[in-house]
Amino acid sequence: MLTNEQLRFYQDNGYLLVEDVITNEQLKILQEITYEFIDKSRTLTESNDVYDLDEGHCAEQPRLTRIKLPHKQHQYFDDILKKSGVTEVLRDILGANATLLTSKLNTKSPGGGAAVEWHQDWAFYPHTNDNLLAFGLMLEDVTIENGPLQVIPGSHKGPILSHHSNGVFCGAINPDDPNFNRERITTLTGRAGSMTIHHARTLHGSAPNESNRPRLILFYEIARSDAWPILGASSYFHGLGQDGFWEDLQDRMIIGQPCTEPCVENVPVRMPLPPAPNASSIFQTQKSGGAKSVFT
Ligand SMILES: O=C(O)CCC(=O)C(=O)O
Repeated sequence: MLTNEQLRFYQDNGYLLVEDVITNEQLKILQEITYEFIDKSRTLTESNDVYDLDEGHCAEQPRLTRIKLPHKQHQYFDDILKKSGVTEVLRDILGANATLLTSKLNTKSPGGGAAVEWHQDWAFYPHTNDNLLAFGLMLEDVTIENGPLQVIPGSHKGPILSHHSNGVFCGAINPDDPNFNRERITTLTGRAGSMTIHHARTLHGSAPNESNRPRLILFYEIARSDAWPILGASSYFHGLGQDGFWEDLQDRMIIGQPCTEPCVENVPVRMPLPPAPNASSIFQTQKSGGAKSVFT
């Protein structure tokens, strides 16, 4: 699916935009399911295992930051990962064995939906090697106005910056960090059905949604199967126990087989500890951890 040029671009820059990666029919199904989920959130007054509510959420105007673990909420969110054009892109980049780490549908509501402060995913979930990426499937057109993803090209080859503030992991870099090269910021816009991919070490963030349209991006985080998570991160699977972890791992296989011989490389790791007072999502981690905002 990817050309050699696209692969080289990803390796050099730590990000890639692939257009029309799913069919119109697949896109329509994903949109329908997503809007149904948003509709069902109307009765909620606080966040729960499925929904993370944004400020101002109410029955008349549902405002969510995200739908949590969509691949566990609806079979189609799992199918699109394992049986679509997306799967072929993952195979091209990660090879014959790839594992899902987590998923989230960031719904960034119109009229100011939450920004995501600049960070490196790797700071949240270090592994034994860094063959990890996150991809975002655009479920609506993403334009400059509705809070697109932004990346710093090449930052995946640089250091892991501090994501701590006042002694806790706040899930964001300090915008005054001299290694944050704002002048290199690249914005990833595209039409619905496109896919952005960023390496786990790539610096990225996104501004609030100041438009009157939703910004729906379905994110999945993926590892080459020989990259094993280091205990101490906030993922749900660290708490499953050995049997539960093994069972859950079978469900998380996207391509190929689990690999029980981790590839251990000399990668820079700073543990995301101690945790922020509320580490239930990146939004809460950044807020309760006292992250300094780039966007306000
Ligand atoms: O929703 C976005 O724009 C970025 C999301 C992100 O980087 C994350 O959830 O780690």
